[in-house]
Amino acid sequence: MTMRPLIGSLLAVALQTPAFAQTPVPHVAPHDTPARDADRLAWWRDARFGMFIHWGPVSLRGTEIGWSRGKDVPTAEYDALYKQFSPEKFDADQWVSLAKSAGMKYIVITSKHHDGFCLWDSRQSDYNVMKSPLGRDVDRELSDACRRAGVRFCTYYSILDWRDPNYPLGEAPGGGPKSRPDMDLYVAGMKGQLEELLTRYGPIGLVWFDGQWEAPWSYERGIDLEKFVRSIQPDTIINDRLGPGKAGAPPLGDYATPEQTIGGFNRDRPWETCMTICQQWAWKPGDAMKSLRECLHALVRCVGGDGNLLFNVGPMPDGRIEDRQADRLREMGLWLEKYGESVYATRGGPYMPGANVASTTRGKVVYLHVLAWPEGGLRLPALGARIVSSAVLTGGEATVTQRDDVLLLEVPASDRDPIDTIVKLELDREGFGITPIASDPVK
Ligand code: H79
Repeated sequence: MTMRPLIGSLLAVALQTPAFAQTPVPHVAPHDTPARDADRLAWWRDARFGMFIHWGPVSLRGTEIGWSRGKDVPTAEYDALYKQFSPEKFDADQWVSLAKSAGMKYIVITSKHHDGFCLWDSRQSDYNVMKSPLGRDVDRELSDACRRAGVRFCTYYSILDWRDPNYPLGEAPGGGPKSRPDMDLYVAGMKGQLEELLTRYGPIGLVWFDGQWEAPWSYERGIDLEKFVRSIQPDTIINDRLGPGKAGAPPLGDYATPEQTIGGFNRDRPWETCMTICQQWAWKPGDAMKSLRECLHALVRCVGGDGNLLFNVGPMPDGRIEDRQADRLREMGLWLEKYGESVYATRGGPYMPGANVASTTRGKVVYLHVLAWPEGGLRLPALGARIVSSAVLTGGEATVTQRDDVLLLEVPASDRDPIDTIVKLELDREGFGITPIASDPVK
């Protein structure tokens, strides 16, 4: 373990990778100082928007990754799908370029989901992409493409593995017990795989663990895993799904992970909502897709709550992302090109997201995102700051007045944006210093 930082530093000199260059002090969360935590998380907090990719041989069936094994798809058939996995149109540069045009700053790929299939060239398991007709290391190509484009490459890794005979559960659908499990051997293999992921593909922006909730796993194993990851890449961010929670003990990892739901306003514990652009994580033909309004509202409500949005696409079995999904993401990107100043590098608040409004702030500026207009304009509790100036980013004029305890905001119907009317307020003090305010309308 003590060797790794040294090897890292030598590598950094050789490869000129700045993330490795800052590794002389080995630090091990969850016992990190708050300042170091904030430092490590800074890029991710500013990024606000990332791409989640769920992909694997299961896309050939169009059923849910992991969960359809032994249910919609018989186990033996599921486990043999990789022999037909031949996505000839897989082009990592195209995925990354789509993420960039969507305004996404990081990409998290399912290197290994609950079904155990590895999208990289793993020496720990033959159940990997090199043994499929594709025969190309997806993580290699994607991480290279990310580096070229300035997008952070990140990896998803499921702690539970329903296929691995050493992992105690998963013989039967829903996690029935296996006959000869060996958890210590399983964990050794898992660390071997993580070591591959953390040493071969350059700096990993974050490790997105999942599948931590089953009985064979524990909080203590989670701590051990967290230390293991940080011993190899101290600057990697780690989500909270390292293990089950433990009453009275500090939470694991760096940030919370609400799934398919917008996280609650929280400026203390960082968080990131993961959400699908359609219904399923893995590709499903004809899956119902979210409207642009739903997509942007999800983003704005996350950022307004001081969280991130990790937005998921499931590429098709031929390796392409569906045109309609790509178009939707590009629409989000066009919106962000115009209004990104109200999203990137902002903090949530001072108004907490509510029925009509979310808000973000940077310095003395507050962005009010009006997502719905009540009759007669918006009446919010007063800001507790003087408003120096106001402008409607989305075009037109706003009338903003603060009287007593009320902030009145009126924008003529013709100037209201059907998705999000963004009003930029300049205050006489920092927006982040204002105690969070409920955005429920006042009478
Ligand atoms: O990777 C994605 C999911 O596959 C994974 N986490 C995200 C990021 C995940 N694994 N388990 N869960 C989420 C929670 C379990 C949800 C379930 Fe269901 C509800 C399992 C069974 C009922 C959804 C519906 C999945 C199968 C049927």
